Amino acid sequence: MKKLFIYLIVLFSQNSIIMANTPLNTPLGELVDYHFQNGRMELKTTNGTVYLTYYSPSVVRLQAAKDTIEKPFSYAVIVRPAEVSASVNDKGDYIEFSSDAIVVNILKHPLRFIFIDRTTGKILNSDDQAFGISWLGDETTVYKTLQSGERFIAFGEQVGHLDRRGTALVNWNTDDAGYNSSSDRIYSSIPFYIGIHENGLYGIFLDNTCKTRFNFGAANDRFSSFSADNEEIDYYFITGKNIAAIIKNYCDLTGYMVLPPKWALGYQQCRWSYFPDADVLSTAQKFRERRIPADMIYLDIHYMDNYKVFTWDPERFPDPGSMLLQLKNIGFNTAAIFDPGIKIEKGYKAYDDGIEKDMFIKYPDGTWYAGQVWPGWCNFPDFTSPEVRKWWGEQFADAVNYGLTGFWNDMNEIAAWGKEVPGLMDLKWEGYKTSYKNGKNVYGMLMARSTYEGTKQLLENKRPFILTRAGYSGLQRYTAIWTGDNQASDDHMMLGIRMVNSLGLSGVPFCGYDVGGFGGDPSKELYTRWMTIGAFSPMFRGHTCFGTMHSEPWVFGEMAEDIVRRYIQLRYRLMPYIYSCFYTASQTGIPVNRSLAIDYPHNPEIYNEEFENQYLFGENILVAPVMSTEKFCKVYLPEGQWYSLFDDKFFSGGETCIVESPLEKLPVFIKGSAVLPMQSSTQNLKEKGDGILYLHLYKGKNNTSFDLYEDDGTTFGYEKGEYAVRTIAYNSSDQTLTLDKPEGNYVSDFNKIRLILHGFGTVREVKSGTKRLPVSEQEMEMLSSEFSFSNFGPAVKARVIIAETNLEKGEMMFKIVED
Ligand code: MIG
Repeated sequence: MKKLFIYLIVLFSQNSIIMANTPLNTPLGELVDYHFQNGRMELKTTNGTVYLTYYSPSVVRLQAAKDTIEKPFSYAVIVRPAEVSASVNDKGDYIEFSSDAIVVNILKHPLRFIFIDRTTGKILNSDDQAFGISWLGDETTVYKTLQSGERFIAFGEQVGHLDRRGTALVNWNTDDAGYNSSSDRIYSSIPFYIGIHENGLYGIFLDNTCKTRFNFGAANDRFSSFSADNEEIDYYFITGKNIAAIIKNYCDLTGYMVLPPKWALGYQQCRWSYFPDADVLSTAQKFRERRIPADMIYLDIHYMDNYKVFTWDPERFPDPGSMLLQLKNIGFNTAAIFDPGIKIEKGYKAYDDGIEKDMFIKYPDGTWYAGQVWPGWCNFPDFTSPEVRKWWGEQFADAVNYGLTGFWNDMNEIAAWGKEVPGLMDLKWEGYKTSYKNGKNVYGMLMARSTYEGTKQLLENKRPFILTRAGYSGLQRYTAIWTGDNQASDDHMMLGIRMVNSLGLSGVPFCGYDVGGFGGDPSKELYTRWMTIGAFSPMFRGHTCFGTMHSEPWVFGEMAEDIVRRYIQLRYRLMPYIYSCFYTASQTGIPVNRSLAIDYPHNPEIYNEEFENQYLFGENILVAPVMSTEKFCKVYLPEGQWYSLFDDKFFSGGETCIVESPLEKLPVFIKGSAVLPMQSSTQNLKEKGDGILYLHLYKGKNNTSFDLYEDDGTTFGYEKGEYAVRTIAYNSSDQTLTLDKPEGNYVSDFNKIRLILHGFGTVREVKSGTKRLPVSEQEMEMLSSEFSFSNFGPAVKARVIIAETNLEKGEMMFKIVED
């Protein structure tokens, strides 16, 4: 009996200990008081404070905290709220807080938010009835009612399917060299997603650089949610008439892609690592000998002296300046890798200087934080300080003098041996101080930002090319990003396509994957297929891991080489189109690789696992990626008219079709009514072509227009008006093609225009103004090559009509007269 009594006491006391320490879910509670002032709605509840601020009629920011809301600045959001005429109507049980586009219903008991599309009156998004915004200990969560059939897209680089419904993901920048299609964290964090359901579309951007977790209806059927490991809730609710408008509104907050140098859009060859200098030169030289266009070559970590950043190995690279000059002379731009870790070694300039100037991250007790990476034990610059960013930028002076124009930032998650970098260190945080735990997800982007700002200064008026592995929302303002260490497999080939498409939905148009696969050796088929798909990606780089077989275009035999050469040449010929797509992306945020969800969000077929990897490359080229050895494949063509790239075979959309897909024939389709501006093929993008603008027009039912953009490709002159944008409009009912007078002062690279008409019947004449242009009918090979070692079978040709004339500076109008 006594024993039992003691046992019960123990049980009871243990229970009460557990109860006292277990945090219970605490929602915001009841509305106690509110006022609206200076464009901001301030709400007091029983358990917290909330601010609501319209940034534009379609964007409203919501901040919440247990007590006071303090956030001095954001690294992601670069705008202040615009003057928005917002109205407040107290309706008793709720308050209506509206702009021209959004109505936020603020329910008082308990406090929660319902976001309504003002035009349709429909609910876009609403808090969970009971939980809304809640705290569970220090973790903050926003719970949103799942809408019927709701899908979730975007969310940056994170792996998974196009529709993220049913999954949960963590933002915690991580170097996971073994990641695969079901990993739940990745190198970069873009906590922005788009919700799609029958009542409309919306975007949510959670601006928090601490660890955040998103649940898109995973393991529950009640809500989607997002949580942060700190107490901060700061999110933007974004509306728009379509997906493109939501992306644009997101970019209005976080910035647009800076226009890259044109040469960075050419083919880029990388390997861990090419060394010594003679190896780098002979690799570049081989591209020229074998007539395979390329614009960039990379130096991976072996170029450094014992992996020390900002140094060169004196034996492998005794004269970097002369090597880089030789590369430049054969049309190559060179990028080198720069890791954040600075080796702790007295006498090493970057280290001594960094210590002296207090540039490195410290523990709260004032000692330096050290982590182990390639060079051994290292200190790490604190990029959250403007002085450190400036200092880091200045370290590139020698590299720029030698002739580097590309700067590759790796390991900036931060990655260190042992993986989990402690969180307690202090970050300077623009003078406001925070912990590394709070700032980790933005570290990589700030490194890329310092690299961009520093090298931009040093290169004077030339555009630097920056490539980063880690990043955060807004990275597009400084850098391109790649998807890290993938594997040589079909699965990874498809996964990379989705990651790039998803980055594109999240404000980052300039991105790519390691073509051929980083880890492992690709088969000839896989390498070849991957290169043909990579030719239709925003950043086109072949890269492989140390210890793997070489994988340059010529190592897989002549057949593979011929196919690869043709696709690279096609990309080069398409450059006026591609560069214009980059320009459009820099203006509107609409990505270069466009998931079909941008134009067809409500079409269930595009989310089908069989078709979810398909995308539009620019506005008019549909790419259907195929596994390496599939000789036939199933393609879904959305509503509309489509032409197969190779033979102009016509398809009416809205259905699936089976097409042939041998290695030399990636399924690629051109939209009816499309205008594709092309140029002659060159070996690099600095080289002048034949001066002819090849304007391909695909007959179709719609009226369309395309903005052809040109500038010098290398300087910031375009910011001062040295560019030319020319709208090319096709009117399908009277079969005319109009080229507007160009805007801007740049003198076009072209002096002739050759019209190439696809899908037309017998064309009697093409009139340019009153002039009749002679027309000729021809068989054309779209995938042509000026040079080939072997021939892989009979050429596939399309029947086209050609007419040519001088390209005039004023408006031009062509009329196509069919019999
Ligand atoms: O610990 O620099 O993702 O592209 O080749 C590996 C060597 C470090 C990881 C990068 C990869 C690069 C490699 N780096």
